[in-house]
Amino acid sequence: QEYTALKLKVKTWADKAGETINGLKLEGANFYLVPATLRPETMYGQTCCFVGPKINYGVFKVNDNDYFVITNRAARNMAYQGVFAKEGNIEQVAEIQGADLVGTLVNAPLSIHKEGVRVLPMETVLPTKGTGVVTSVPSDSPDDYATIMDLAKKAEYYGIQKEWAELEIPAIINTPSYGDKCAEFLVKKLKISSPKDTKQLEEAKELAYKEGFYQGTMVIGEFKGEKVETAKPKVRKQLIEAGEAFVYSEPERKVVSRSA
Ligand code: ZZB
Repeated sequence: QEYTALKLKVKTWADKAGETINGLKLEGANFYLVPATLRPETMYGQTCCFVGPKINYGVFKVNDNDYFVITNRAARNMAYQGVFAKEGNIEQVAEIQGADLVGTLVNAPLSIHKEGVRVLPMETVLPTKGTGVVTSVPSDSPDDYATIMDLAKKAEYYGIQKEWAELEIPAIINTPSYGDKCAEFLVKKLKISSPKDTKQLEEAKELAYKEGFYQGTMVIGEFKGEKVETAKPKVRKQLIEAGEAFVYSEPERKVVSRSA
C-alpha cells in the first residue's frame, strides 16, 4: 500500500503532551503529527486530526530539527524508506498516549482552516495501519463524518471543546450520484448513526472511494474543474515538492476485516 504521509506541524501542545515535550529541552525543534492518507486531493477539507486515545505514540527524531509523532511500527517502516537521517536507525525520544495528545493544535497543509485544526480522539483508529494517525476529511470520508458528529454530540464525555469538532466542512469534490459532500450523503442514505456502525461504514467507504475517484470533479483549489483522477497525482506532487508530505509505503499484510 502506498500512502501519502502528511506533515502536520504542532502549533500548541495539549497540556499533558506539552509537559512531556518540554521535559525534553529540545529548543527550536519542530514536531509533526504524520497521518497516512490515500486521498491527497481531499486535503483542502481537513478539519481535525485523529489519534486512537488508547494507542501509544512515539516521538521519533527525523533529523537535527524535526521529530515525528507516529506509532513505533510506522517508525520502523520509515527507517528503511529514507525518511530518517540515518538509514535503518530509529531514535525515539519520548512516548505519549493518544488521549494526552487530544486538544493539540496542528497546522494542516492545504486545509481551508489556516488557523490550524485540533487533534481529536477516534476509537476506531487501527494501530496496525498507516502511522496510527489519521487526518479527518468529513466531506469525503464517511468514517470521519460519523466520528465528528459523535464527538460534537458528546463533547463533554470525550473531554473536548465542541467547537473543535464543528469546524466548517467545505465541499471538495462533486459527484453525479452523491452531490458535493458524499460522506454526509452516504451516512444518511445508509442510516449510519454512530462510528460503531462498522459494516455500513465499510460499505459507505467503498462507495465513496469509487464514486469520488471515477466520477468526481474538484470544486476547490488549484485544480478546480479537473477530474479527481487527474488532480490527485498533481496535488500529491505539489505537497511533496513543498516538503509538506512524503511517500510512505507499507509492506503488504493480510487484510483483517474491521468488523471481525
Ligand atoms: C484522508 C481521507 C479522506 C481518507 C477521504 C479517506 C477518505 P483504507 O481505505 O481502509 O485502506 N486511515 C489511515 N490510517 C488509518 C488507521 N490507522 N486507522 C483507521 N483509518 C486509517 O484506509 C485508508 C484511509 O483510512 C486513509 O485515507 C485514512 O483516511 C484512513 F476522503 O485519509 B484517508 C472514502 C474514504 N475517503
